Amino acid sequence: EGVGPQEYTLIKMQVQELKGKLAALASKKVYLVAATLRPETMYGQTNCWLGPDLTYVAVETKDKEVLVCTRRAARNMAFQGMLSVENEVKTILEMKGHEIMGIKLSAPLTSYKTIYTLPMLTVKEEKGTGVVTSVPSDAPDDFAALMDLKNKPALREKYNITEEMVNVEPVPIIDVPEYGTLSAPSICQTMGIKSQNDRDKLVEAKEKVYLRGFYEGTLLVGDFKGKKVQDVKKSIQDMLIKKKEAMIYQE
Ligand code: A2H
Repeated sequence: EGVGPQEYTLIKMQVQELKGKLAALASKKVYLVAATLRPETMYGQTNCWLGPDLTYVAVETKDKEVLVCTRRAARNMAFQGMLSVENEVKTILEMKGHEIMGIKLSAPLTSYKTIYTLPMLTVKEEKGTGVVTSVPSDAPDDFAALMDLKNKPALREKYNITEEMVNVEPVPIIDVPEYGTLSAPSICQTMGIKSQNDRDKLVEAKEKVYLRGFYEGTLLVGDFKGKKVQDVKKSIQDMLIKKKEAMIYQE
């Protein structure tokens, strides 16, 4: 990874019903925030990944909204002036990923009215917010993890995930030369990737489709339909920020 700071787009996914552990936040607007390098793929979100064993905190922004992310990310946000108190993390609530699985969210740009929080075993504590938006059409990691949950009833049961919550399909949103309109499923099939445990192959698959998708991909949906990803990535980020559905975050 690079030496300079990495800029991410933080995507705000609003919790629809504040139940269970999150009931304590009732009356507030609560968002899970995912760090992505690819805001233009938000049209294809099907779910949101959390690490079941990671610890998450709820913190308040200057606008009195509540964000859920790792403590590490909250600390970075505090130093970037994004929280109610500067340079300090005042947590309202602390919880494990497995305590907030199967929660309904409203996410920007996606055609799914509701997406669910689901477990991904490879979510890293030390990257981004520990919350990852899932775009199985364009991210091999997301496709492989979703296939695991669809194909393995025992994995769903372990985290109280129902079949309904994984009843989503990758949405064609970007045409990538050679890989087509569902680049991640396509490369996973070609390379024989069957599960999120196929780590080495997934690293290779991710590099291949990421580069081609960015430099040669064309959007198939939305206001920028027909345009090259490279030319509109920034405009899509700006649009999300203007609508208060995203923020800029660095680490
Ligand atoms: B990307 P980099 Cl469609 N643990 O977003 C594991 N993965 C994480 C993470 C964490 N804590 N935080 C962010 N990520 C993922 C979309 C996407 C992404 C697409 C295609 C490729 C892609 C939808 N998932 O990333 O190490 C997030 O997934 C390929 C690199 O900073 C984020 O962008 O380069 C990306 O990894 C950041 O990875």
